[in-house]
Amino acid sequence: MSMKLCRWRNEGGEIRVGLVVDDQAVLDLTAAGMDRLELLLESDHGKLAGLAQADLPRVPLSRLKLLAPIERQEVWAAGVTYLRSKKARMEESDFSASAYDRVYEAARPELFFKALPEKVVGPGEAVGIRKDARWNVPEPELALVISPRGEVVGYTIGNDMSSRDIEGENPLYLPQAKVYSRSCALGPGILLSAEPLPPTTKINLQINRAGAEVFSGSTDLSQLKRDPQTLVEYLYRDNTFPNGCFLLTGTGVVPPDSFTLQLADEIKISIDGIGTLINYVG
Ligand code: DO4
Ligand code: MG
Repeated sequence: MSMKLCRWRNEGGEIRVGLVVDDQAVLDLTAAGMDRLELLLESDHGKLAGLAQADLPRVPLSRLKLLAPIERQEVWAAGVTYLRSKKARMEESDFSASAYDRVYEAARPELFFKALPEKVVGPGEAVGIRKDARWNVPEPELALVISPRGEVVGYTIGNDMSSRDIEGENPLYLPQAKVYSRSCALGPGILLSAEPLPPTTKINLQINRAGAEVFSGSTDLSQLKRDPQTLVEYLYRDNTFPNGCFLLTGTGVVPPDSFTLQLADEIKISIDGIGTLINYVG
């Protein structure tokens, strides 16, 4: 039985937290007093599996408009963790090509702050592109969901929206290329699992414009150069996350250099076992 956590707003406008059982019914955990994701992320799987059998209100998943599965956590991101990303970055930037080459090989990974919850959008919502950027792309990434103690307790899908021209101009511009309003999407739910995902897990990106596909590409976790646990270990070194945090693990899917996002483009990211996150550019 797969268990996923999700959040939604009910008809009365209240935020609810639920457990999606086998991708169909959502158990309303808020009705059992479990009204915060962070409480659940600390719970053991046996207890959650017990809740799945409990006599709680059930809602069909198809009836809910899900919210981003984040409350008070910071979102961080790793970079240049796939060969494809390293090559793309070296091509976009004469100035800092060797920095990307060196970080790919170094023991210490690139980790950067990506977003507070208020900059994160959920399924079906609009991601932003910067008005002062000419070259904007989505980055489809596996997101680790990490407890305050530094344990990976689940996985979701992340979109690390990026302005490649700003990033390529000068590495010191990275925060402007990466951190702006609606620059991060998360969802649809959190797959609860303490086990690593199989290396064959596929990450697919599809971009549609006016109903027609303009880009598709995929990778799988065997191409991720860094061990997720090692990324977490670096992130938690001399750092505390009292509410846990999210860590995007980098992109291995890069559209060609001629491609830039346009308003109203639909971005669909699917990861095996987790689901599909759909956003549009707005
Ligand atoms: O160094 C730039 C950012 C890299 C990144 O976001 C990625 O590889 O996914
Ligand atoms: Mg990225």
